[in-house]
This record gives sequence, C-alpha cells and structure tokens, in this order.
Amino acid sequence: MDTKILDLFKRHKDVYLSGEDMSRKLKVSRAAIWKHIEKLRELGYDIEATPHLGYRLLNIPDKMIPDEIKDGLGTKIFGKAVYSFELTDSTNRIAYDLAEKGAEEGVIVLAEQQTKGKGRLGREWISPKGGIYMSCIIRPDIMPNEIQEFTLVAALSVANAIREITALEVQIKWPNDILIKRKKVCGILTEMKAESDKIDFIILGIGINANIDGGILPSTATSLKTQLKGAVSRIELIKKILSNLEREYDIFKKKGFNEICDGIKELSATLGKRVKVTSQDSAYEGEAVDIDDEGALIIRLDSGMQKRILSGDVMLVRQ
Ligand code: BT5
Repeated sequence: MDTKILDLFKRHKDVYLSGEDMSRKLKVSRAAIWKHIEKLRELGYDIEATPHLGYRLLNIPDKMIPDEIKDGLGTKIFGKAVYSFELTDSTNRIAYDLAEKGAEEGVIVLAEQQTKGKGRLGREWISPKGGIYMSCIIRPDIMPNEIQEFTLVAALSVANAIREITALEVQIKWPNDILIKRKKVCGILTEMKAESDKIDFIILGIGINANIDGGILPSTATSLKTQLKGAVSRIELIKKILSNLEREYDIFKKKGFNEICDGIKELSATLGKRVKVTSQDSAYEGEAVDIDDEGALIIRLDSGMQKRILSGDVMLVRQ
C-alpha cells in the first residue's frame, strides 16, 4: 500500500490529493490512507497535509529505500531484489549468506552504515552515515582467474556513474580504487565462492564516500560531498551504477574483457605513472605501462624488464 500511495503522489506531482480521492482510487478507507501516510513520514518522506486540500508529496528522503531504487530503474538483472539496512556489519557478508542460500544473480544489499565494513586482505572500510555501501550477487559463467577482469568492469561502471551524475573528474586506480584528485572516493571488494574451475558466485562490494564530511575519513580519502560542496542524490547514483553495471556486464559476457579494456585505460590513474606495487610476497617499483587483456597491470622496471602483476596494492610515486 505504501508503494501504491507513493505511485499516486508521483503521478500527480505538485498536486494536492484529498484523503477521499486516494481512498477511492486505492479502494481502502481514509483511516488506512492516513495510517500509511504517517508510516511514510516516519520513513522520511516529507508529506504536507493541508485542511480542505489534502496531501502533497514535497520531498523524497535521501535514504536507500528499495522502492525508490527500483522506481524507473529499467534493468533486467541488477536490482531485481533490493534489501536495505539501516545498520549492519557488512553488506558483503549479508550478500554472501544470501547467495549461499541460493539468492539469484542481481540481488542487491544496501546499508546506511556498516560496523565492520570490509576492505581487501582483512582491512577495514570506514562506513559512516551518508556513504553508499552496496553489494551485488553475480553468478557469471567465468573462470576464477577472470575475477580481476570483472573487478575492473565494475570499477568502470561505478567511475562512469559518478562522472555522469556529478560531472566530477574521476580516475580508476588499478585494481579497485576510484579516485578524485588523487584521493580515494570509492573502493571495490570482489569476493567469490568457487571450485577449481568454476565460479559459484561473486559478491561485488562497492563503498562510496558520498555525503560524508571530510573529517571522518582518512587523509588519503575524499567524498563527493567535499568535492561538490553539497550533497549528491545517492538514489540517482545507485540507479546509474546499476544500469551501467548491467550494460558493461552484458558486453563483458558477450564480447569479452577486451571490448571494455580501452574504457578502463582511458580513465586510468595508474598508466604512464611511476608506481610502487606491493603484493603479499613481493614489491616492485617502475612505470605502469599497460593493462593487458586479462586485466593484469604491466610494469616496466628500471632494468627495462617488464613485470605482469595480477593483484596487489599500487602506490603512485610522486616525482
Ligand atoms: C577496498 O579495500 O577499497 C574495498 C572497500 C569495499 C567496501 C565495500 S562497502 C560495501 C561492501 N561491504 C563491505 O563490507 N565492503 C564492501 P582496500 O583496497 O583494501 O582499501 C582499504 C583501505 O582504504 C583501508 O586500509 C584504509 O586505508 C582506506 N579506507 C578505509 N575506509 C575508507 C573510506 N571510507 N574511504 C577511503 N579510504 C578508506
């Protein structure tokens, strides 16, 4: 009923709807309409009630409400089902549990805040209110060693979404960061359950510093709010991410990573730069010269030798 009432408001923008009209159209009592309007107000919808005129929707809350995300979304896979939490430990953890229980591809888990947001290698992702914490269940027909490609496909989808919604200049720092003015605004964590040659599912976790005040974040980070000097619509940004993901994922499945790689290179913060790459058992310094057709980073060491890096942390070395 809440959804039906909202639909009615949205179809009659800026118009007062009387309780009587609404009760007739939705075939419920006026008392029921009133009760649902109170519930919507509690969710943060700004609904004006004026005697003799009726109700009018003034503002939608900037909250990650599933119905708002699905409203006009237009995707077939991503966002098929949306779960949203006020507070949770980690959306990746929840999505992983759902996937293990058989949840289908395209299910999305969102949270307003996380208490144990996960970065890679057991690191912490600071997750205060105002950010976007989102995990998607994907069941791609790819080999486990192709996950690196998939992470980059996701990074491109998110980077373009931020660009399209905010007009800010963003860059992708291989393999999983999105930067604005060299500072991290988004991190991506892909986790998977796989057998030796087959992926059962991937959990694609995306953390974006959207409407967060700068002071709470590490000095290496920034937020969209800081850059824009104002708030961004998280709902619009999430919708754009989901539709971009759907498009890029479709290209990736049908035509392969090669088709997307150029877009990733164009936005790369890494290529052409001197970098220091550390992975669990090694460290290299040199110039990042290419991302190959399997998503690996190619470094030219000072000796002239080239090194192919499959995973690791990249630091841009200032010169
Ligand atoms: C990442 O790891 O960048 C992956 C972050 C993924 C977070 C999402 S939120 C939704 C989903 N649910 C989860 O539980 N996780 C995913 P990594 O490359 O390891 O970077 C982690 C490092 O970034 C930390 O060690 C800090 O230095 C820094 N950091 C922590 N919180 C940050 C923030 N909010 N913004 C920018 N940098 C941050």
